[in-house]
Amino acid sequence: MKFVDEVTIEVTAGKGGNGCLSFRREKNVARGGPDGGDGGDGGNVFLIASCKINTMVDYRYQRIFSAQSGESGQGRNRTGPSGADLKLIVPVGTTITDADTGEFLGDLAKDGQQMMVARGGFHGLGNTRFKSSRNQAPRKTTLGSDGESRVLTMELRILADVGLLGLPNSGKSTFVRAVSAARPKVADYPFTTLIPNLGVVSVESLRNFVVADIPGLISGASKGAGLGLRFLRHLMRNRVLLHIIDISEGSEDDPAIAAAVAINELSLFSSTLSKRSRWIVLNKIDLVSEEQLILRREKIVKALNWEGLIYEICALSNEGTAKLCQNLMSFLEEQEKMESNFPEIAEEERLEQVRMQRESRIYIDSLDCNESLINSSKDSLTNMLSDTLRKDYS
Ligand SMILES: Nc1nc2c(ncn2[C@@H]2O[C@H](COP(=O)(O)OP(=O)(O)OP(=O)(O)O)[C@@H](O)[C@H]2O)c(=O)[nH]1
Ligand SMILES: [Mg+2]
Repeated sequence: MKFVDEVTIEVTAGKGGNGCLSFRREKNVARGGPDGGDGGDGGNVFLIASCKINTMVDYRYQRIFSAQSGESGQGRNRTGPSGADLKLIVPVGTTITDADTGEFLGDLAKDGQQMMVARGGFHGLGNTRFKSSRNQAPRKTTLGSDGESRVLTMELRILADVGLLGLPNSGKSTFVRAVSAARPKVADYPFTTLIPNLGVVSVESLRNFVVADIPGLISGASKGAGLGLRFLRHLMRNRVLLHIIDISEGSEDDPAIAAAVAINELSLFSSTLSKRSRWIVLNKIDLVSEEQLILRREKIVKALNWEGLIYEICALSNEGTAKLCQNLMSFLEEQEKMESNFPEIAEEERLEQVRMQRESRIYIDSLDCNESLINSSKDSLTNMLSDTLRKDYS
Protein backbone atom coordinates (compact mmCIF):
# COMPACT_ATOMS: atom_id res chain seq x y z
CA MET A 1 0.00 0.00 0.00
CA LYS A 2 1.25 3.49 -0.82
CA PHE A 3 2.31 5.53 2.21
CA VAL A 4 0.94 9.07 1.98
CA ASP A 5 1.40 11.30 4.99
CA GLU A 6 0.37 14.73 3.78
CA VAL A 7 -2.63 15.80 1.72
CA THR A 8 -4.57 18.97 1.07
CA ILE A 9 -8.30 18.66 0.61
CA GLU A 10 -11.20 21.05 0.21
CA VAL A 11 -14.32 20.45 2.26
CA THR A 12 -17.63 22.22 1.88
CA ALA A 13 -20.54 21.74 4.22
CA GLY A 14 -24.08 21.53 2.87
CA LYS A 15 -26.15 24.66 2.23
CA GLY A 16 -29.22 25.22 4.36
CA GLY A 17 -32.55 24.67 2.55
CA ASN A 18 -34.67 27.77 1.77
CA GLY A 19 -37.85 28.60 3.65
CA CYS A 20 -41.07 28.09 1.71
CA LEU A 21 -43.67 30.69 0.76
CA SER A 22 -47.07 29.03 0.79
CA PHE A 23 -50.67 29.63 1.89
CA ARG A 24 -53.22 27.09 2.99
CA ARG A 25 -55.65 26.44 0.17
CA GLU A 26 -58.52 24.18 1.02
CA LYS A 27 -62.06 23.82 -0.04
CA ASN A 28 -64.34 25.80 2.19
CA VAL A 29 -61.45 27.37 4.09
CA ALA A 30 -61.15 30.97 3.19
CA ARG A 31 -57.90 32.79 3.97
CA GLY A 32 -56.22 29.66 5.29
CA GLY A 33 -53.16 31.62 6.34
CA PRO A 34 -49.44 30.93 5.75
CA ASP A 35 -48.19 27.33 5.81
CA GLY A 36 -44.69 27.51 4.30
CA GLY A 37 -42.28 25.26 6.22
CA ASP A 38 -38.62 25.87 7.09
CA GLY A 39 -35.78 24.42 5.05
CA GLY A 40 -33.52 21.71 6.42
CA ASP A 41 -30.03 22.39 7.80
CA GLY A 42 -27.02 21.64 5.61
CA GLY A 43 -24.90 18.59 6.47
CA ASN A 44 -21.65 19.10 8.42
CA VAL A 45 -18.27 17.66 7.48
CA PHE A 46 -16.54 15.57 10.14
CA LEU A 47 -13.14 13.89 10.21
CA ILE A 48 -13.07 10.64 12.16
CA ALA A 49 -9.87 8.89 13.23
CA SER A 50 -9.64 5.17 12.66
CA CYS A 51 -6.85 2.76 13.54
CA LYS A 52 -7.92 0.51 10.68
CA ILE A 53 -6.11 2.64 8.10
CA ASN A 54 -2.55 3.94 8.19
CA THR A 55 -2.22 6.05 5.08
CA MET A 56 -4.10 8.92 3.47
CA VAL A 57 -3.59 7.58 -0.02
CA ASP A 58 -7.31 7.80 -0.86
CA TYR A 59 -7.20 11.58 -0.46
CA ARG A 60 -4.61 11.78 -3.23
CA TYR A 61 -7.25 10.84 -5.77
CA GLN A 62 -10.31 12.68 -4.55
CA ARG A 63 -9.62 16.06 -3.01
CA ILE A 64 -12.92 17.88 -3.02
CA PHE A 65 -15.63 16.78 -0.63
CA SER A 66 -19.08 18.25 -0.05
CA ALA A 67 -21.74 17.35 2.46
CA GLN A 68 -25.35 17.18 1.37
CA SER A 69 -27.42 20.38 1.34
CA GLY A 70 -30.67 20.70 3.27
CA GLU A 71 -33.83 20.69 1.15
CA SER A 72 -36.26 23.59 0.91
CA GLY A 73 -39.33 23.70 3.11
CA GLN A 74 -42.74 22.91 1.60
CA GLY A 75 -46.36 23.87 1.96
CA ARG A 76 -48.53 22.44 4.70
CA ASN A 77 -45.76 23.39 7.15
CA ARG A 78 -43.50 20.61 6.01
CA THR A 79 -39.89 21.17 7.00
CA GLY A 80 -37.32 20.21 4.38
CA PRO A 81 -35.08 17.26 5.31
CA SER A 82 -31.62 18.16 6.64
CA GLY A 83 -28.59 17.24 4.56
CA ALA A 84 -26.65 14.17 5.72
CA ASP A 85 -23.34 14.77 7.46
CA LEU A 86 -20.22 13.76 5.58
CA LYS A 87 -17.80 11.63 7.61
CA LEU A 88 -14.28 11.32 6.29
CA ILE A 89 -12.10 8.60 7.79
CA VAL A 90 -8.47 9.48 8.49
CA PRO A 91 -5.70 7.48 10.20
CA VAL A 92 -5.15 7.89 13.93
CA GLY A 93 -2.38 10.46 14.36
CA THR A 94 -3.66 12.98 11.78
CA THR A 95 -3.24 16.68 12.50
CA ILE A 96 -5.38 19.24 10.73
CA THR A 97 -4.45 22.79 9.74
CA ASP A 98 -6.41 25.41 7.83
CA ALA A 99 -4.34 25.78 4.66
CA ASP A 100 -5.42 29.39 4.07
CA THR A 101 -4.91 30.87 7.52
CA GLY A 102 -2.34 28.43 8.91
CA GLU A 103 -4.55 27.97 11.97
CA PHE A 104 -4.02 24.67 13.77
CA LEU A 105 -7.44 23.07 13.98
CA GLY A 106 -6.81 19.87 15.86
CA ASP A 107 -5.18 16.56 16.35
CA LEU A 108 -6.97 13.23 16.05
CA ALA A 109 -4.84 11.02 18.25
CA LYS A 110 -7.37 8.42 19.42
CA ASP A 111 -9.36 5.80 17.58
CA GLY A 112 -12.93 7.01 17.00
CA GLN A 113 -12.12 10.64 17.87
CA GLN A 114 -13.95 13.05 15.61
CA MET A 115 -13.85 16.70 14.73
CA MET A 116 -16.17 18.98 12.80
CA VAL A 117 -14.21 20.81 10.11
CA ALA A 118 -17.05 22.56 8.25
CA ARG A 119 -20.40 23.49 9.73
CA GLY A 120 -23.51 23.08 7.60
CA GLY A 121 -25.55 26.15 6.62
CA PHE A 122 -28.54 27.18 8.75
CA HIS A 123 -32.01 26.55 7.34
CA GLY A 124 -34.15 29.34 5.87
CA LEU A 125 -37.46 30.18 7.53
CA GLY A 126 -40.83 29.55 5.91
CA ASN A 127 -43.46 32.28 5.82
CA THR A 128 -45.41 30.67 8.72
CA ARG A 129 -42.68 31.98 10.99
CA PHE A 130 -43.48 35.58 10.11
CA LYS A 131 -47.16 35.45 10.94
CA SER A 132 -48.16 37.97 13.58
CA SER A 133 -51.28 39.70 14.81
CA ARG A 134 -50.54 42.60 12.46
CA ASN A 135 -49.56 40.52 9.48
CA GLN A 136 -51.77 37.49 8.99
CA ALA A 137 -50.54 36.76 5.47
CA PRO A 138 -46.76 37.34 5.42
CA ARG A 139 -44.98 36.85 2.13
CA LYS A 140 -41.59 36.88 3.78
CA THR A 141 -39.25 33.88 3.86
CA THR A 142 -35.50 33.61 4.32
CA LEU A 143 -32.89 31.76 2.32
CA GLY A 144 -30.77 29.00 3.83
CA SER A 145 -27.19 30.10 4.52
CA ASP A 146 -24.16 28.63 2.79
CA GLY A 147 -22.21 25.88 4.47
CA GLU A 148 -18.63 26.60 5.60
CA SER A 149 -15.91 25.84 3.11
CA ARG A 150 -12.30 25.20 4.01
CA VAL A 151 -9.06 24.02 2.54
CA LEU A 152 -7.40 21.65 4.98
CA THR A 153 -3.88 20.35 5.20
CA MET A 154 -3.88 16.97 6.87
CA GLU A 155 -0.63 15.51 8.11
CA LEU A 156 -0.13 12.07 9.49
CA ARG A 157 2.32 11.71 12.35
CA ILE A 158 2.59 8.11 13.31
CA LEU A 159 2.16 7.25 16.95
CA ALA A 160 5.15 5.65 18.59
CA ASP A 161 6.83 5.99 21.97
CA VAL A 162 10.39 5.93 20.73
CA GLY A 163 11.63 7.41 17.46
CA LEU A 164 14.90 6.60 15.70
CA LEU A 165 16.90 9.42 14.25
CA GLY A 166 20.08 8.86 12.31
CA LEU A 167 21.95 8.88 9.05
CA PRO A 168 21.31 6.17 6.46
CA ASN A 169 23.15 2.94 7.19
CA SER A 170 23.62 3.75 10.89
CA GLY A 171 21.69 0.58 11.76
CA LYS A 172 18.22 1.86 12.69
CA SER A 173 16.36 -0.97 10.98
CA THR A 174 18.83 -3.51 12.34
CA PHE A 175 18.06 -2.18 15.82
CA VAL A 176 14.29 -2.54 15.24
CA ARG A 177 14.81 -6.11 14.05
CA ALA A 178 16.97 -6.85 17.09
CA VAL A 179 14.47 -5.65 19.67
CA SER A 180 11.08 -6.36 18.09
CA ALA A 181 9.31 -8.86 15.87
CA ALA A 182 9.12 -6.28 13.05
CA ARG A 183 11.20 -7.15 10.00
CA PRO A 184 12.15 -3.93 8.19
CA LYS A 185 14.57 -4.43 5.33
CA VAL A 186 18.26 -4.13 6.21
CA ALA A 187 21.02 -3.62 3.66
CA ASP A 188 24.42 -2.01 3.44
CA TYR A 189 23.38 0.83 1.16
CA PRO A 190 21.75 4.15 2.11
CA PHE A 191 17.99 4.66 2.00
CA THR A 192 17.00 1.06 2.47
CA THR A 193 14.08 2.31 4.53
CA LEU A 194 11.78 4.45 2.40
CA ILE A 195 8.74 4.73 4.64
CA PRO A 196 8.36 4.65 8.43
CA ASN A 197 8.11 1.22 10.07
CA LEU A 198 6.82 0.42 13.51
CA GLY A 199 7.96 -2.32 15.88
CA VAL A 200 6.56 -3.37 19.24
CA VAL A 201 9.24 -3.97 21.86
CA SER A 202 8.16 -6.31 24.67
CA VAL A 203 10.31 -5.84 27.71
CA GLU A 204 8.27 -8.40 29.62
CA SER A 205 4.65 -9.47 29.42
CA LEU A 206 2.30 -6.47 29.45
CA ARG A 207 5.20 -4.03 29.41
CA ASN A 208 5.88 -2.91 25.91
CA PHE A 209 6.45 0.16 23.79
CA VAL A 210 6.39 1.06 20.11
CA VAL A 211 9.48 2.12 18.22
CA ALA A 212 9.39 3.98 14.89
CA ASP A 213 12.11 3.46 12.30
CA ILE A 214 12.12 6.37 9.87
CA PRO A 215 14.17 6.88 6.71
CA GLY A 216 17.68 8.22 7.24
CA LEU A 217 18.56 11.88 7.22
CA ILE A 218 21.55 13.25 5.32
CA SER A 219 23.36 16.52 5.06
CA GLY A 220 21.29 18.73 2.76
CA ALA A 221 18.03 17.05 3.72
CA SER A 222 16.66 20.53 4.39
CA LYS A 223 17.14 21.25 0.68
CA GLY A 224 15.30 18.08 -0.16
CA ALA A 225 18.41 15.89 -0.54
CA GLY A 226 17.87 12.20 0.05
CA LEU A 227 14.33 11.75 1.20
CA GLY A 228 14.28 15.27 2.62
CA LEU A 229 12.97 16.31 5.98
CA ARG A 230 9.39 15.33 5.66
CA PHE A 231 9.74 12.13 7.67
CA LEU A 232 10.96 14.05 10.71
CA ARG A 233 7.37 14.93 11.51
CA HIS A 234 6.90 11.30 12.51
CA LEU A 235 9.27 11.87 15.42
CA MET A 236 7.19 14.64 16.96
CA ARG A 237 4.87 12.44 18.94
CA ASN A 238 7.61 10.24 20.36
CA ARG A 239 8.41 10.58 24.03
CA VAL A 240 12.06 9.98 23.43
CA LEU A 241 14.33 10.01 20.40
CA LEU A 242 17.22 7.62 19.95
CA HIS A 243 19.94 9.21 17.91
CA ILE A 244 21.67 6.20 16.33
CA ILE A 245 25.26 6.89 15.33
CA ASP A 246 27.46 4.53 13.32
CA ILE A 247 30.60 4.68 15.43
CA SER A 248 32.66 2.73 12.89
CA GLU A 249 32.05 5.22 10.08
CA GLY A 250 35.10 6.70 8.25
CA SER A 251 37.87 8.50 10.07
CA GLU A 252 38.04 9.49 13.75
CA ASP A 253 36.13 12.75 13.19
CA ASP A 254 33.43 11.40 10.92
CA PRO A 255 30.92 10.06 13.47
CA ALA A 256 31.00 13.41 15.34
CA ILE A 257 30.53 15.45 12.18
CA ALA A 258 27.75 13.18 10.98
CA ALA A 259 26.02 13.40 14.36
CA ALA A 260 26.22 17.20 14.38
CA VAL A 261 24.83 17.41 10.84
CA ALA A 262 21.83 15.28 11.86
CA ILE A 263 21.13 17.47 14.90
CA ASN A 264 21.54 20.61 12.81
CA GLU A 265 18.92 19.34 10.37
CA LEU A 266 16.66 18.46 13.27
CA SER A 267 16.88 21.92 14.85
CA LEU A 268 16.31 23.64 11.52
CA PHE A 269 13.15 21.60 11.16
CA SER A 270 11.85 22.40 14.65
CA SER A 271 13.85 23.77 17.55
CA THR A 272 11.23 22.44 19.98
CA LEU A 273 11.68 18.94 18.57
CA SER A 274 15.45 19.21 18.95
CA LYS A 275 15.05 20.02 22.66
CA ARG A 276 12.87 17.02 23.49
CA SER A 277 14.25 13.97 25.32
CA ARG A 278 16.97 12.43 23.23
CA TRP A 279 19.47 9.68 23.97
CA ILE A 280 22.56 8.90 21.96
CA VAL A 281 23.11 5.31 20.86
CA LEU A 282 26.51 4.42 19.46
CA ASN A 283 26.03 1.45 17.16
CA LYS A 284 28.42 -1.04 15.51
CA ILE A 285 30.78 -1.15 18.49
CA ASP A 286 31.93 -4.56 17.21
CA LEU A 287 33.75 -2.80 14.38
CA VAL A 288 35.99 -0.53 16.52
CA SER A 289 38.63 -1.14 19.16
CA GLU A 290 38.11 -0.08 22.78
CA GLU A 291 40.46 2.94 22.29
CA GLN A 292 38.75 4.02 19.09
CA LEU A 293 35.40 3.82 20.81
CA ILE A 294 36.52 6.07 23.67
CA LEU A 295 38.12 8.61 21.33
CA ARG A 296 35.16 8.80 18.96
CA ARG A 297 32.71 8.98 21.83
CA GLU A 298 34.61 11.95 23.30
CA LYS A 299 34.55 13.72 19.97
CA ILE A 300 30.79 13.25 19.70
CA VAL A 301 30.24 14.58 23.23
CA LYS A 302 32.32 17.62 22.37
CA ALA A 303 30.75 18.27 18.98
CA LEU A 304 27.22 18.09 20.35
CA ASN A 305 28.03 19.66 23.70
CA TRP A 306 26.36 16.56 25.03
CA GLU A 307 25.39 16.08 28.66
CA GLY A 308 22.68 13.42 28.26
CA LEU A 309 22.67 9.65 28.16
CA ILE A 310 24.88 7.61 25.83
CA TYR A 311 24.48 3.90 25.12
CA GLU A 312 26.85 1.62 23.24
CA ILE A 313 25.37 -1.26 21.30
CA CYS A 314 25.92 -3.76 18.54
CA ALA A 315 22.50 -4.06 16.93
CA LEU A 316 23.71 -6.93 14.76
CA SER A 317 24.50 -9.22 17.70
CA ASN A 318 22.03 -7.66 20.14
CA GLU A 319 24.79 -6.56 22.51
CA GLY A 320 23.64 -3.80 24.88
CA THR A 321 20.12 -3.61 23.46
CA ALA A 322 18.32 -5.33 26.37
CA LYS A 323 19.60 -2.79 28.89
CA LEU A 324 18.67 0.08 26.57
CA CYS A 325 15.11 -1.25 26.13
CA GLN A 326 14.68 -1.77 29.90
CA ASN A 327 15.71 1.82 30.53
CA LEU A 328 13.45 3.11 27.77
CA MET A 329 10.51 1.23 29.26
CA SER A 330 11.13 2.67 32.74
CA PHE A 331 11.52 6.16 31.29
CA LEU A 332 8.25 5.89 29.37
CA GLU A 333 6.36 4.53 32.38
CA GLU A 334 7.70 7.37 34.50
CA GLN A 335 6.61 9.92 31.87
CA GLU A 336 3.14 8.42 31.68
CA LYS A 337 2.78 8.50 35.46
CA MET A 338 3.81 12.15 35.59
CA GLU A 339 1.32 13.09 32.87
CA SER A 340 -1.58 11.33 34.54
CA ASN A 341 -0.74 12.74 38.00
CA PHE A 342 0.01 16.28 36.89
CA PRO A 343 -2.42 17.73 34.33
CA GLU A 344 -0.13 20.71 33.78
CA ILE A 345 2.55 18.36 32.38
CA ALA A 346 0.02 16.84 29.97
CA GLU A 347 -1.04 20.35 28.95
CA GLU A 348 2.58 21.37 28.39
CA GLU A 349 3.00 18.32 26.12
CA ARG A 350 -0.08 19.35 24.15
CA LEU A 351 1.26 22.88 23.70
CA GLU A 352 4.62 21.50 22.65
CA GLN A 353 2.90 19.44 19.95
CA VAL A 354 1.21 22.58 18.62
CA ARG A 355 4.52 24.46 18.68
CA MET A 356 6.33 21.71 16.77
CA GLN A 357 3.55 21.56 14.23
CA ARG A 358 3.79 25.31 13.65
CA GLU A 359 7.59 25.41 13.49
CA SER A 360 7.86 22.53 11.06
CA ARG A 361 5.22 24.04 8.80
CA ILE A 362 6.87 27.46 8.78
CA TYR A 363 10.17 25.82 8.02
CA ILE A 364 8.91 23.67 5.18
CA ASP A 365 7.09 26.66 3.67
CA SER A 366 10.18 28.84 3.86
CA LEU A 367 12.56 26.29 2.34
CA ASP A 368 12.43 27.68 -1.15
CA CYS A 369 13.24 31.20 0.00
CA ASN A 370 16.26 30.59 2.18
CA GLU A 371 17.84 27.61 0.51
CA SER A 372 21.11 29.39 0.03
CA LEU A 373 21.21 30.58 3.63
CA ILE A 374 20.79 27.05 4.93
CA ASN A 375 23.48 25.85 2.57
CA SER A 376 26.04 28.26 3.80
CA SER A 377 25.20 27.71 7.47
CA LYS A 378 25.54 23.95 7.05
CA ASP A 379 28.89 24.24 5.30
CA SER A 380 30.23 26.57 7.93
CA LEU A 381 29.01 24.25 10.71
CA THR A 382 30.83 21.27 9.17
CA ASN A 383 34.02 23.32 8.72
CA MET A 384 33.80 24.68 12.24
CA LEU A 385 33.37 21.23 13.75
CA SER A 386 36.22 19.72 11.76
CA ASP A 387 38.49 22.59 12.87
CA THR A 388 37.54 22.25 16.55
CA LEU A 389 37.95 18.51 16.57
CA ARG A 390 41.22 18.60 14.72
CA LYS A 391 42.62 21.24 17.10
CA ASP A 392 41.63 19.32 20.21
CA TYR A 393 42.73 15.89 19.22
CA SER A 394 45.78 16.47 17.09
N1 LIG B 1 28.93 -4.91 12.07
C1 LIG B 1 27.76 -4.37 12.30
N2 LIG B 1 26.98 -4.05 11.26
C2 LIG B 1 25.79 -3.49 11.51
C3 LIG B 1 25.34 -3.24 12.85
N3 LIG B 1 24.11 -2.67 12.77
C4 LIG B 1 23.81 -2.59 11.47
N4 LIG B 1 24.80 -3.08 10.69
C5 LIG B 1 24.85 -3.15 9.23
O1 LIG B 1 24.75 -1.83 8.70
C6 LIG B 1 24.05 -1.84 7.45
C7 LIG B 1 22.91 -0.84 7.49
O2 LIG B 1 21.94 -1.24 8.44
P1 LIG B 1 20.42 -0.76 8.38
O3 LIG B 1 19.79 -1.31 9.60
O4 LIG B 1 19.82 -1.10 7.06
O5 LIG B 1 20.63 0.78 8.49
P2 LIG B 1 19.50 1.93 8.49
O6 LIG B 1 19.94 2.96 9.46
O7 LIG B 1 18.17 1.33 8.70
O8 LIG B 1 19.65 2.48 7.02
P3 LIG B 1 18.56 3.24 6.10
O9 LIG B 1 17.30 2.45 6.12
O10 LIG B 1 19.21 3.25 4.77
O11 LIG B 1 18.40 4.61 6.67
C8 LIG B 1 23.59 -3.29 7.26
O12 LIG B 1 24.48 -3.93 6.37
C9 LIG B 1 23.67 -3.90 8.64
O13 LIG B 1 23.93 -5.29 8.59
C10 LIG B 1 26.21 -3.60 13.94
O14 LIG B 1 25.91 -3.42 15.11
N5 LIG B 1 27.40 -4.14 13.58
MG1 LIG C 1 16.55 1.25 7.50
